[in-house]
Amino acid sequence: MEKEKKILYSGMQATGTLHLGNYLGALKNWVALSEEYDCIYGIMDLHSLTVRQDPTAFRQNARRFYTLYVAAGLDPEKNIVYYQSHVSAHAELAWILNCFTYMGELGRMTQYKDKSQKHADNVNAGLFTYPVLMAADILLYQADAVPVGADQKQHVEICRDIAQRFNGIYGDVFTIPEPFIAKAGAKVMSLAEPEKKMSKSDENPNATIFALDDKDTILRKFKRAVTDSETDVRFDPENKPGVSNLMTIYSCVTGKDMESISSEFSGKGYGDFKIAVGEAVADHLAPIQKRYDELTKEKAYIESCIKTNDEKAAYLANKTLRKVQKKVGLTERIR
Ligand code: ATP
Ligand code: LTN
Repeated sequence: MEKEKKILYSGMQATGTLHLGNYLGALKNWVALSEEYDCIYGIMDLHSLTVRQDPTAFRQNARRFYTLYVAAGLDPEKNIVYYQSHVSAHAELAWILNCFTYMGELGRMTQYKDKSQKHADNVNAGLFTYPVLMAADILLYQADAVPVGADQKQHVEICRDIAQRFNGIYGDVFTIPEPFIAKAGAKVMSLAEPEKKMSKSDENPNATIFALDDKDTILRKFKRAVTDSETDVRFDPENKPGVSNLMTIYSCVTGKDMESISSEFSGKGYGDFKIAVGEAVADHLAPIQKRYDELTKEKAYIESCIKTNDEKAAYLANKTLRKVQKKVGLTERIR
């Protein structure tokens, strides 16, 4: 009998626009793993509500994410690609798991600490319990692997802790997931401040390459990328964060290793190197952008994918939710 594939689960918040960090740290790897695993990818729109959203822009962004997932190569007929908010089991399991999670462990989350500083006027309870909802996302689908960028590793770890705690009390209810962090591209840095990660919410427009930026914009942003006062293209993240970041990006899109990149640009200076990185990124993104444009015209197709996949996701999620409800002693429905 054919061995069943392992389950992979991941997702992104539907906030802002997908950028090169999201693509290299997450989406590109999802595509690479999509044959080997049974994959479920969410548009994490409930998580996005932890930061105030403009309703119209939010809805448009969420659709753009869905279309970009598909344009980048996630096949919505083979994988499940769906909206988190369309499957109510997420919120229901998150509530139950909240009751198995301690204030102390949530208070230690670095994303919570960062975001509550950044949004000091809106330190809401959702920001604090964000990792519990994320744990519910993963555990509902009994996921084995969770491919994310390095910044999300801590959240997958707390998910494992919650699952182990729950299993310790009620038996083997949840599969314990493994985080899957890409070797290269797990932390793409800002082009303007290479000590900081590239982020959707960066206010400096030159800091971030967006997946839908046109070629001229991409080249311009790379030309302005902050480097250092030396001239050699050498991988040394501590002393040369800007150049090392550009090398990482170039390596991810061309498949070349750091040594061959150094020798390719030896004696050439940063100008040529930046142009080459910009060209390589623009060429890499071009087919995705082309497919994206086509898909935006195929509204009926995208909508039928959303509908079918929401249903498939809900079926799997509800199976786990019912089991959990029963285990904790909630009264069963009368049929
Ligand atoms: P923000 O910075 O506004 O909080 P974000 O850009 O981090 O948002 P998320 O939706 O939180 O976006 O992340 C989506 C996925 O992209 C996650 O798997 C995350 O680890 C990954 N990711 C985000 N930023 C980077 C980055 N700079 N480098 C590599 N991976 C990243
Ligand atoms: N917090 C994640 C998005 C996310 C996620 C998940 C990722 C929400 N739920 C479940 C993997 C699995 C982020 O990328 N910021």
